[in-house]
Parts: sequence; C-alpha cells; structure tokens
Amino acid sequence: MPLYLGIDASTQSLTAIVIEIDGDTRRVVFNQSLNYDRDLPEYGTTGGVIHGAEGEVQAPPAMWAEALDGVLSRLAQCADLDIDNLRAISGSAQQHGSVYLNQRAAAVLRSLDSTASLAPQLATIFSRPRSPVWLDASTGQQCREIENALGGADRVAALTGSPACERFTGPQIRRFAIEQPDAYADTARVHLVSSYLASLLAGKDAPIDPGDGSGMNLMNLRDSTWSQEALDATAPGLAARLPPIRPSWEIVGTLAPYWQKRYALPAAPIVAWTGDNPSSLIGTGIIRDRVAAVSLGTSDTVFALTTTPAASSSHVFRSPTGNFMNLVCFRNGSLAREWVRMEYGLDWNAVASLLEAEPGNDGWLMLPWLEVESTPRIAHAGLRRFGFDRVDAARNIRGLIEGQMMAIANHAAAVSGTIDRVIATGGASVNRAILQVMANVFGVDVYRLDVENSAALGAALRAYHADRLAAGEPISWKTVVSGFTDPQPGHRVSPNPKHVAIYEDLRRDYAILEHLHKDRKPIC
Ligand code: XUL
Repeated sequence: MPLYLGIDASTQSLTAIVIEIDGDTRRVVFNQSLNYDRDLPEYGTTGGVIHGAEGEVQAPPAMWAEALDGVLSRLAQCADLDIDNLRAISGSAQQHGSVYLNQRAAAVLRSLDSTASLAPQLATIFSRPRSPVWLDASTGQQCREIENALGGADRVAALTGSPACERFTGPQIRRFAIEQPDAYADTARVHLVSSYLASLLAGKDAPIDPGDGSGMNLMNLRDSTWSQEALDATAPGLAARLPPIRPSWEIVGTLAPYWQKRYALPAAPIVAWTGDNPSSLIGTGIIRDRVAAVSLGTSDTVFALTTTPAASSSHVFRSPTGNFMNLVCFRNGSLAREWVRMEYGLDWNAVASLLEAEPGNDGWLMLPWLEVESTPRIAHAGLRRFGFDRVDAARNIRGLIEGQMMAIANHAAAVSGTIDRVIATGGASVNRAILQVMANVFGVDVYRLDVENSAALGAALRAYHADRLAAGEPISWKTVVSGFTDPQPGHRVSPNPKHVAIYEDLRRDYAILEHLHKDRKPIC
C-alpha cells in the first residue's frame, strides 16, 4: 500500500509520521520522535535552544541535521514497513528560524558520503554556526528600522502579512548583516529551518514555500513573491541569498543518494516543506469556516483558514492550500505550564484535579507572562498575580492555565469572526482537564485529534496531496484529510454552561488587566 512520510522539526524535538493510504484504508503506521535535549545532549540545548545575551535564542543547525539522520535511521530499521512503497516525503519546521550557508554548501550537499553520518559532513557549510529561532527577542531595533524604511507597522503588515516582529526572519537577517558583516558576506544562502531540512533530503537547494515565506517580513503576501522593497529595507544583496518561493505542493527534488544508500530508502519525491503552523492547518483538518485550531506546544497558537486576509489578525500567512490563514502566537506556552507544575512539585494528574476543583479560580486572575510575551507584546517578563501570592499552589496553577486559555480565546476573535468548534492539538492537548478549561472559556465544543503532532501528520498528508497532483489525479483537501482528522465523538470535550458564564465575566476582566499591564513592570 502507498506510504507517505511527514517530518516535523519543532522547537524541542523532531518527529516522523508515516501514513498508509489505499482507498478508504487510512492509518498511521509509524510515529517516532527524537528529543534534542535528551537524545542529542552534546549540543547543550535546554528545551531545544540555547539562550544568549540581550534576548538571543539560538539553536545549532547541525543538531537538526543529526536529528533528521537519527529519525530516518529508525524508520529504516522498522521491519513492519514495506518502505519501497514510500511515494512522497514532505515536512515542516518551527517557523521564522534561519540557517546561513556559505559557498561550499551546494557542493557538500551534492556529494554526501553515505558511509558516514550526516552532521559531521556539514561542519564546514555554515557561515553562522547557530541559527536564531522564533524565541529570539533581540531585534527590536531592527524591527523599528524596517518599519521606518517601509512606512510604518501597518504598511509592513499590509505588504508582508505581519508588522515587523522580533522573531521574524527579516529583522534577524538585518541584525546579523549589521553586526557580523564579514560572516554575512560569507553567506551564499539564507534558508528557513524548513527549506534547510528539505535541502538536506534533496541533496540540493530547496525553495521556500509561501506558507513559511510569509513568516519572514520579506514576502509580498498578495502574490507570494519576494518584495524587493522589503528586501532593500532589510539587508544588502539579500535577493541573491534567498531561495526562490515555490508553491507548497511542488515537488522540489528526489531523496538524495545519501539517504537511499545509507538507509535503503527509495528515490521518493520531496515535496516543498512548510512551517509547523501552516502544516498543522492541514493536520488538524481545518478546511472549513468557523473552525479554529488551538495548538498547545512550546508556543501556543490559534489559527483559522480564510479566503481573505483579516486586518485584525496579528499575522496572516499563506496556507498550504493556496488560501490564507490568520494566526496569533503566544510565547508562554508549554514551558510556562511545565514551570508552574514543577514549581509546586505536582504531577499532571494533580494539576488536573486542581483545575477541576474550582473553575474560575474564585475570581483570582494571573497574567501568565513568565517570559516576555508576543501577544500582547510586553516589555517586562514576570507573572502578574492579582489578589494572591506565590505560596498558594492551587491559585497559581489555575491562574496560569486559565489565564493562558482566556488570552487565547480573547485573541482568537482576531483570527475568526465566529468560532463554533475548536480543534486542539500539540503535546498538552492530551490533558483532558486543560481541554475542559478551553471548552468552558471558549464556550464551544473542543475536539482532540488521535495524532498529537498535527504538523507531522499535515506534512504526510501534503505529501499525499502533491503526489496525486503530480500523477494527474488531483484530490480535494477534504478527501486528503478524511479518515485522519475527522472529529471523533469520544474525543469531544463539551463546555459546562455554568462555567461558561463564569468565564464570560472573567474574560472581560482579563482583557482589561492585559491592556493595563502590558507596558508596566510586574509588581509581584
Ligand atoms: C508562530 C511561531 C511559533 C513557531 C514555533 O509565529 O513563532 O508557533 O512556529 O512552533
């Protein structure tokens, strides 16, 4: 039976999912992850990243290559799979992060030695050994410069889909070009994490797709081309350093001889990679109006498909379907939840009991800004507690998680006018008590999916879609996702009307507090 491989390189881990599709028979036959901190400790990451001075957050691109090598080696060892039936491969990666390759890279990628492992062979190809990632908040000055050059934040948003954002690739490239001009001069190619990993698979330079390209402050959102004026406002000679933008469903190459020989994998077509959020849009089956997805991962995001970009959304990306997607991103996601759990020495069952014990936290609120936040943009990190202190475990746990859910629900209004169903995905979506808070806060049914990593599933489904298109047998997105993303009644979490009423009031108070405190220093 035909097999399709989807890979997702997220902030903390790399996952590969293989799906089998034959008519109505559709199932996941392989699903494995490799965690950077645990499985590749020699890179010294915490949560998959390395924190530096002045808000810098980076990761070694060699580590992502080693993770890709490791996961494909596990795939090749999986005796249950008839891997010769692998028809196509696609992938996704954390958005915005950039990889800087020098002149030598193209020749090295073309002639990888299949008898040796991948990462050491890449040692000489980086003009910048560490990649800035989406958690990096060091480019405030560059954002202002880009906005000034292009006529203000609204103009940048109208042109590229987002105002200049610290984590976006353009401001990151500008900082690098200004602060390390020699290393920038030595850079022949600037890739996104997604197009870098696609290049490793294809053994040649892969393009950027419009979904991930719209997270750069460099692409004209209307026609998915590089915007020369945005490029000029960012760094000299940038056009020559960027790969072309190609449609998300384009076949960009064939699995390189390195992978074929080393792991006895077939010469499968590689479909353009995209960002993790655009890929999740497919992997959550978001193909109709009034449905929003909430992804609870290292970042929390809420997004929805749209045919026309919404001016109110903080970000508009192209979607891998060719339409648009509105998205809001919260920097304080799973790491903040993990922190509060550990702070009070609890396991997740105990956290769940506390959440269930008193929905609404008896009216006590917290602004959950453990780290600097991107929605809303805040200047000073630190939790803001109102009416309680750090001693009370129950109030802190509920304050943080309910605060996160209220922020997501309030800001979701900007991505989709009416929401009558939420699809929850990401690691924390397995926690039913958190989904119950989400259902009560949104006041609508929340569905969890069978596959927790919707970005990797979305990549496998995109591989399937592109393969059929290339074969001259195009299929609708509805057919593509069917059987993998259908909401299951057993996975539905319905709101409790009594608790919905409590949160309706609290959400208003939360919005007022958020507005009052976003520019202030924390008080406790
Ligand atoms: C979206 C964003 C994050 C990353 C990491 O704008 O910054 O969601 O894609 O997953």
